[in-house]
Amino acid sequence: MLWDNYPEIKQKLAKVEEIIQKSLRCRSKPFEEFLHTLSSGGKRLRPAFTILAAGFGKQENEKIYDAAAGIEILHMATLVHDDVIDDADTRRGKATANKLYGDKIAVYMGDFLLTRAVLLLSKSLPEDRLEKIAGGLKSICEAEIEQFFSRFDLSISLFTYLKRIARKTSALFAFSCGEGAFLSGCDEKVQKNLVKFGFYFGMAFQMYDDVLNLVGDEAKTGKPRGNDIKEGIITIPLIIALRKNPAFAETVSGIMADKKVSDAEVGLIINEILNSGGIDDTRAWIDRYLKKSRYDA
Ligand code: 2DE
Ligand code: MG
Ligand code: MG
Ligand code: MG
Ligand code: MG
Repeated sequence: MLWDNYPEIKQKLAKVEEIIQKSLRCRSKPFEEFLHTLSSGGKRLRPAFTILAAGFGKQENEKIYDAAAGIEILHMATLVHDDVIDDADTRRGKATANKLYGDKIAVYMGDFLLTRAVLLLSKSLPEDRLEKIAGGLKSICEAEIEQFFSRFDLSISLFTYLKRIARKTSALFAFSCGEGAFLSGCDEKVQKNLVKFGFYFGMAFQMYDDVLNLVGDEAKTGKPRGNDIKEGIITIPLIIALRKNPAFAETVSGIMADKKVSDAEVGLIINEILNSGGIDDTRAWIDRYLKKSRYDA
């Protein structure tokens, strides 16, 4: 496990895990079984951030564990629906809900997870904070809707991409830190810094996810490589390569004109992104955002 060398986090994550496992109980046994399998492959990054952020406060508070579990289950709900939208066959190295049971059942599974997340968050957080989270969820959906309707649109700017990933990914990381900080009684300034860390880390995380979608090892990512290009999701490495290499932009525009990209064309596009420095330049953007995430005392 990712946290094996951090016994203190590991021990606290075990409490979160117990809550997650209980929350996945369902009258439908096939549902329960699938959700346990999906759950078992996660890194638990967001709940670990909740716990780490809570370490900055003085108060011990059992609600931290419910909030951490709620955020992780919320994340799982978005993944199940995301795989429907992205038409993805694998997740965490295993078949997705949509692949195994079809889109209809996968929608129910995501919905079920959402109900469990709402319960845990409403048990652990006051109304004004729940309202902020609800607003964040609205933003996640809006970013996804906007991304869906601009598939294969090569005119997307880097700025639009950055705003989109801020909504679809960073928001949940920001909450995972912010709620831990709040529940442990951190003062305002510390809470703000931790939210800022989560937000900028989330930006770097999504950019790295987008790199891995192009050049990652499927055995490690557990997700289908090249799927973003197949689905017409235009991410930062491609945006940079299109801008740097006008001849390549012409080629991609020809390939994507019919909104269909063959496996061979996916391979060609990935190669050209690499040759044009799209991956290297994205790594520089990732570093920039990781620097921004640093804590200022
Ligand atoms: C990750 O993008 C983005 C996740 C947000 C998905 C949210 C949806 C709305 P990726 P990967 C679909 C659902 C909202 C609910 C249930 C409240 O790059 O690479 O597609 O892991 O992620 O597939
Ligand atoms: Mg996806
Ligand atoms: Mg997606
Ligand atoms: Mg991705
Ligand atoms: Mg085509």
